[in-house]
Amino acid sequence: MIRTDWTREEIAALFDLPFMELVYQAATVHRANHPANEVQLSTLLSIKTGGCPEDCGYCNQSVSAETGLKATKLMDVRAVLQAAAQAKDNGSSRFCMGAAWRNPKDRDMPAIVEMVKGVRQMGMETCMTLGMLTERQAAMLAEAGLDYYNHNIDTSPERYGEVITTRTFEDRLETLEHVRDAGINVCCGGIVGMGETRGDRVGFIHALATLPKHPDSVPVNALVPVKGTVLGDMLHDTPLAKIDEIEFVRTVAVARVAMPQSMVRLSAGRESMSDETQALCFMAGANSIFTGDKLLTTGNAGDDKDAALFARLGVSAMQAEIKVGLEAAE
Ligand code: SAM
Ligand code: DTB
Ligand code: SF4
Repeated sequence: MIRTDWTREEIAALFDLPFMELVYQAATVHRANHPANEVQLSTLLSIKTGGCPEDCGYCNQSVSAETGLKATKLMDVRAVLQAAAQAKDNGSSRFCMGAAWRNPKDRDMPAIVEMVKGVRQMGMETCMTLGMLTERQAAMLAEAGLDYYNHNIDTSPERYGEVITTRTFEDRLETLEHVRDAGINVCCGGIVGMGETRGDRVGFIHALATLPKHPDSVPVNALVPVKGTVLGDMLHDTPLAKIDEIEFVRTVAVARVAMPQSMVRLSAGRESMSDETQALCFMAGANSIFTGDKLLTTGNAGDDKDAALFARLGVSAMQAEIKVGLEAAE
């Protein structure tokens, strides 16, 4: 049953279950709603890197971070389409383009629209994450055929102001509303392992599961601690703050139980995760990952490692649902 009326107490009670019971419940919900041994593959590309005016404490693309990351301009449409073709050859069914912006400027929109149309034409699902959108920009993206828009709430409403000061939780909700109203699928999740409490993880999943409609996909990122970012440095200085892997699996499992039909994406942080922890995440209902050896700017597990993991687990890649371009014309 799809519920958007979860109480915080109910979400907290799920987290409190004995681990085996929680994973069993999550696996049961997973099997009732999704193919149990298929994982969807998405590939990321940073189409505009660094120099972002926002001050998200986890992000090395913020101007407030001192990481030496080189800022770039928006990539050419042609170069983006080349990267998308490569991702398709590697078996990816979705191509996610990310820009380090607070929001896109109207003068950027024609190139963005061309990227969406071009990638879709190749038969891949499209996803973009460009920061805050106006109603009009969301409508333009919908018109171009954008399948998903990623816009994370990142953490609990209570913790939000400690992680980001240049925008509010409500700003996030407003863009999510524009995306939903434009008819684009919502991809919305956040990060664990930022030194938050169990209560914050409860608040984070509760906020997602009580949105007017569950996000179509829910990325659960484990913080990639980058030196020179506020939170990356905190983790380097206090290694004990690192998320316990069992607690990470619990977070995935609670997301699966609370949002049965959403795709739960095991996102950033896989590079330093064991096969065993990832297997537990799949058991607990994660059914999507990012492929390739790079996320936006940091490392990812890589295709060879993932192929070996999938072979070990007997997992196969989920196919894209859309049929566009040449395939649709057949
Ligand atoms: N600028 C846009 C925005 O913030 O919406 C899009 C790009 S932003 C990099 C997308 C998401 O990546 C963030 O919301 C955050 O959840 C995740 N992210 C960024 N840096 C991360 C890190 N170091 N570790 C884990 N996740 C991270
Ligand atoms: C999301 O939740 N995770 C992805 C995607 N949405 C855009 C990004 C992870 C970025 C990790 C840090 C980096 O590589 O820059
Ligand atoms: Fe900018 Fe997005 Fe990074 Fe925040 S997460 S600093 S908005 S690129």
